[in-house]
Amino acid sequence: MGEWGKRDDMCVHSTHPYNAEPPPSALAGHLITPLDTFYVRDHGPIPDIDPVIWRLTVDGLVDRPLFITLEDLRTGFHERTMVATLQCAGNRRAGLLTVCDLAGEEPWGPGATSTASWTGVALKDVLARAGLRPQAAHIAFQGADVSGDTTPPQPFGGSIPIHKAVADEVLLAWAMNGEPLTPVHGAPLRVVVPGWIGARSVKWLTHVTARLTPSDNYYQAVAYRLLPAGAAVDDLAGIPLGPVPLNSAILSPVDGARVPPGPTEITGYAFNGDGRAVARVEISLDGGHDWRPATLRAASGPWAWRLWHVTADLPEGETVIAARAWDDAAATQPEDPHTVWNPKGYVNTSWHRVTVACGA
Ligand SMILES: Nc1nc2c(c(=O)[nH]1)N[C@H]1C(S)=C(S)[C@@H](COP(=O)(O)O)O[C@H]1N2
Ligand SMILES: [Mo]
Repeated sequence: MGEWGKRDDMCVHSTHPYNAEPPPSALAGHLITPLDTFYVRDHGPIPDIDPVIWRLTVDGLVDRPLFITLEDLRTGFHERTMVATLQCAGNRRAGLLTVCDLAGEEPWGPGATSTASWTGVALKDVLARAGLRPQAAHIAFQGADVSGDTTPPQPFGGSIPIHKAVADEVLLAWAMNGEPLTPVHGAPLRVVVPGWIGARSVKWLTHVTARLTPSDNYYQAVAYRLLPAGAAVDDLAGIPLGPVPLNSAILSPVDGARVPPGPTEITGYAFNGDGRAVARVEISLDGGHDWRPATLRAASGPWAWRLWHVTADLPEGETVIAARAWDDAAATQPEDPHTVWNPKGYVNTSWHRVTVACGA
């Protein structure tokens, strides 16, 4: 067993803070990602919180601010369980580094995404109990971890607009795959914002604040914004990232694999944010001239990724396999990483490619 209850073969991008993704082959085939395999993205040291002392503050534009225990949440609200995929905005960043280096950013492969079954209470129920005022336009979250990314250091935080915050699927979760949240995933309580970039699913949650404006936390106001290609990384002109754009990746075979002649099973995932459906996934063996459809497995819910598979006879020698998804609005992924390159290396949605050698 590796650090923080993770499998030994995690690709650890950094230990302080702990940032790790599973090898693609470990994600493949599991609709629900095992706990020891689920990726981890941290910005500071993992806080060690005593759940007995811990309290959640709900304040801001509410009539009855709350200061509540985990027990209050467990016993005072309707418990819900839901399957949702988390996807980091930095997922597949490695594919952008071939265009231009991105100093100081983790080179995530396709494994900065995973799917779990989450248990907790609906954020909207907690907001209703607090007497959310009609003028509240954004709900901000703050965690207990303090990151060194800013001067002075500040706790991790972010916000979501009110229409998403009061949607049924947004949870305050204390369990993951039926187990109590582990320290690395935000114990004792985290937010889960299905279909939105992972950064909005704030771990080690301490504060929920109803506001007129988005959170001014660094991770909302500065980082996690899609900047124009030529902008400086602290430029505020970026689009604040929210719903995850359509994406897909090949999980097996892995890049650089050698496969025997004969049929090769190609598998992967596709995901689209904010409840928009994945309608089709296809692969090409000839640089995008011809495409063949993959078979989509049934989804484990509207907020979960789709797994897909297709069997192909690869020609002898090296083949680049490319994958792309289409959604229910007939949008698809761009061909080239140059098209989507941005200074922080977020949301690389370009066709995913692996190079495979076929031969005896
Ligand atoms: N408090 C806090 N919450 C956080 C983070 C963090 O560093 N601190 N990282 C965010 C990011 S960028 C992602 S992608 C997800 C990752 O969740 P996981 O580590 O449980 O996979 O947590 C989000 N919530
Ligand atoms: Mo992230």
